[in-house]
Amino acid sequence: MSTGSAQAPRVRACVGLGANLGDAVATVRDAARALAALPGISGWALSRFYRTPAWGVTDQPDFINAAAVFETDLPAMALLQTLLSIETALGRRRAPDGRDRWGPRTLDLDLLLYGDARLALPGLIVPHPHLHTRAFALVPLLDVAPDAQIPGVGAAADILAGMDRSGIEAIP
Ligand code: PH2
Ligand code: MG
Ligand code: MG
Repeated sequence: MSTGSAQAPRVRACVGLGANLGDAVATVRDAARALAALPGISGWALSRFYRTPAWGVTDQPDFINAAAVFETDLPAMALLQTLLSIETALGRRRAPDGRDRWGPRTLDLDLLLYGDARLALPGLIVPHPHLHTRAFALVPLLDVAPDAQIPGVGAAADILAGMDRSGIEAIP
């Protein structure tokens, strides 16, 4: 029997987790716990944790990176807001002028993929515009979503195969 209420579509979301300030392993673990505890999440999987050399601005500490995949009925923008509030709750402070965009951070949660959507919304581009250029994001993503497709780019596994992934090590 229909309840009459529209069912929100469930989408497989992939989130990249990163940190390189403070106890980065503990922060990434706490962030993963907070994500897994969100209402309405199913099919949760979390990658191994990797120590990765800083990409972009290289004169900063190594990062801890991981990836999570889950199904959600949260719209992409609501999911982004949730990621930002977990970052803040776990101690991320952003420079108001964005000058710390490539610098060290207590926690970074990036929406990498949202189903097969291609989105350009205020403050949110999906797929993440740098995903296909960053081995530190692709390596953990492939742990949890070996079949991942980056819309407009191709299979994540094929892209990683042609990239330098040196220095990226799973931590025990
Ligand atoms: N994040 C950045 C810039 N550089 N390098 C690594 N290894 N891992 C990151 O998560 C990372 C980075 C900006 O978000
Ligand atoms: Mg990032
Ligand atoms: Mg970010």
